[in-house]
Amino acid sequence: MSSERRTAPAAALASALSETAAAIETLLDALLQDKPEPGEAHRPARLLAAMRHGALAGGKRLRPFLVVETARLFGVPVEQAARAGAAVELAHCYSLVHDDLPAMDDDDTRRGRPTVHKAYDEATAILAGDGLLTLAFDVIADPRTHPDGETRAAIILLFARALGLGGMVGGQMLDLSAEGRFAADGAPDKLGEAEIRRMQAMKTGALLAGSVLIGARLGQADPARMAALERYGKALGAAFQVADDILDLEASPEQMGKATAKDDAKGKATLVTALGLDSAKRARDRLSGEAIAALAVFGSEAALLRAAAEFTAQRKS
Ligand code: GRG
Repeated sequence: MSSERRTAPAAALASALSETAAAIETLLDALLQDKPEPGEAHRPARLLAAMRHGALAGGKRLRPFLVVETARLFGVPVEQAARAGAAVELAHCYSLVHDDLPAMDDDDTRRGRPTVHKAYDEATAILAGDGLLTLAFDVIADPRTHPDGETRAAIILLFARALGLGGMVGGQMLDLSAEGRFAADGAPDKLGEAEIRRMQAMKTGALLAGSVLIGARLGQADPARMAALERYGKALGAAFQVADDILDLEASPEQMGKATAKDDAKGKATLVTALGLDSAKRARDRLSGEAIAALAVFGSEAALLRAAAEFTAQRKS
């Protein structure tokens, strides 16, 4: 059977995505309650409300889906995988809250609702992002996520590397630099194609690939399967970002739940600006094919992950 024939139908993916999204919503709601955990003194109501605004009721929950579906390949109990997925989603939500701030992308809407700094204020939004990121590590470090301390430590390391200086935060810095904001530093204001790909691999790809790797590490994947899943995650992450660049040009704000047509106006470095729209679409489809091909070592049990790679490229929001 060809790898394409082992790709789950779109309806099966849609129902699996919404099942994971519901489970993650329940978990995030439980994690964001006003009762302090052992070792905490008090949870301030305004900060908690802003964190709930940033994390609940919205989003595709694609990253937790990748954690849960990858972990499923290795028979990881779904409660453990869902907790790791919730941690990844908390970190993703932090990045969105901070990215929307006036000092960054300056957006008023996200997921079809006011951004956190619009609903509250800038200082509260900064703290809400900090709180979400810290809670993400709290959830991973908790023995309920995995009973083995060494596995938890390995996942914390993967997570930190995906999120930090050489991952998402570093990628965001490169993205801002490419807008020409720091010209006085001598930072180049125009990125070439290879530099754009690297910036995108860090800013967006690292956490998507990290989600897959965290699922694999929870399942004690052997090095060959870990490497195959890393190839899958990186190609999927790159396809996701090119698709996002294309949607910024082609989708409506209603479809996206946020402002669109911003990249060109801000002089952002994207593969659409570097390659043109048609080549960017070909690159997106090639990357999604590469992600699917990387799963050849897995059988039909990876059908939903293959479908996720197709969905990532073809999504409309
Ligand atoms: C502020 C440290 C820091 C990093 C920001 C992730 C990010 C880096 C910025 C978000 C801005 C953006 C539009 C990036 C492009 C790709 C992306 C992450 C889109 C949003 O992710 P989705 O589509 O969103 O998975 P939902 O709402 O479905 O979770």
